Amino acid sequence: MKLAEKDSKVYNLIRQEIDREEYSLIMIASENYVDEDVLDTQGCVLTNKYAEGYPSKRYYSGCRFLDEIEDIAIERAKKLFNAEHANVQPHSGSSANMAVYFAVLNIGDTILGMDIAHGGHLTHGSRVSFSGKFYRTVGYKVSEKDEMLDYDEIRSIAIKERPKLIITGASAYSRIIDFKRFREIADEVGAYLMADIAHIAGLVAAGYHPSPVEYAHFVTTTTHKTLRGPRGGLILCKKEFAKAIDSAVFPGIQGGPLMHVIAAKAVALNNAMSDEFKEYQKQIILNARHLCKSMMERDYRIVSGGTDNHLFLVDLTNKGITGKIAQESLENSGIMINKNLIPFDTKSPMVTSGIRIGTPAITTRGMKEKEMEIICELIDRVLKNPEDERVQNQVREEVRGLCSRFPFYSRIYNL
Ligand code: DSN
Repeated sequence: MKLAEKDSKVYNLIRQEIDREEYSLIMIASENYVDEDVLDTQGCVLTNKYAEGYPSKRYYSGCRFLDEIEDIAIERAKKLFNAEHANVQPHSGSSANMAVYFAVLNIGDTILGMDIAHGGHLTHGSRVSFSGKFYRTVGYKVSEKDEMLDYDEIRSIAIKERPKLIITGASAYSRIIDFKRFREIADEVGAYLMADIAHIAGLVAAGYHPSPVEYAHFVTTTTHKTLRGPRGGLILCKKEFAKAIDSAVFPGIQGGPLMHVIAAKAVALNNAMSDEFKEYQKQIILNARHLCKSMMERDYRIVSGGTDNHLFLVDLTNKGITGKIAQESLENSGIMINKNLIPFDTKSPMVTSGIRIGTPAITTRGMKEKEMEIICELIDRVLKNPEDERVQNQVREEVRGLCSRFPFYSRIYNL
């Protein structure tokens, strides 16, 4: 029996989500649309199979084909990022980070990561996550002067605090990160360096952001953001750490790997080696820059004054609205962004003074600079009238029209 008849409740909600994704402007910087091949692979029979262990060293019978699939995923990850070792089993970016910490740290060791209020991730030392509960955490901020990383300041903190691990990488930082400089700081204080490139992995793979692979002892990423693969994690490291990393992932923190997801990672990694993917990454950046510039022309203050990557933060203080109100009014209008703390924000994380805008998903749909101008005008119209339902309804109609011109899942799902 088809799901539509067997479980209409879940089926109908999935249909509504397909509709939402098709007819909204998805501009949450960490989201994307996967290709049909990735979608199909993730939904395949590999979901049935247990495969605890690693290729040729499994705890179950019947893993012959899975071994080959995992080996392909590993080889592709190594090739794409020019890495010595890859572990493709982490279920998420958080698991990947946890595995690195478990591989080289003892409980109570000091870690130095980017403050979450300045763009870092929960797992980089936030007190509410395992990273802040198990380890002594110290945070670095962006400079008050230009809202960019201040490497001299990070070095001073590292010298004072002597972390065992320094974490570079961010969830809300729009500028190039100097991984070489981070490694110099790590070497000076005898720390390991981990680069979490979850947001920029696609840009790194395509050569549009410098790679940390040469400099960091460990590189972690998710596979579903700019990399445009299935939801999951990945760890790259030097050969000398391969065993420690593999043991930390399994049996350290995970049991059976999600083999359907690993197969989908293999497919996505292959896609990421194509010329089309390189073009796509370039366009993500062009779109982000163009949208950023268009917003500045409408008197929006952009944190750090611009962007070098796929996202930027908008400070709404001069517009007299909070990030929370902006997020709600834009969502009502079919434009999905997220409220975000800006550096030195005086508001709470649930309210915020800013929003984060990203271009990976709308670029996947084929939108270019011309559409960025249209989107900028739509955002501005909503934010000028954040309480006005008529404006929101009108913009939602225009968003639907724009999305219809760039069909994505309607090619698969008969919408
Ligand atoms: N939740 C992700 C983001 O939106 O940046 C980070 O994991």
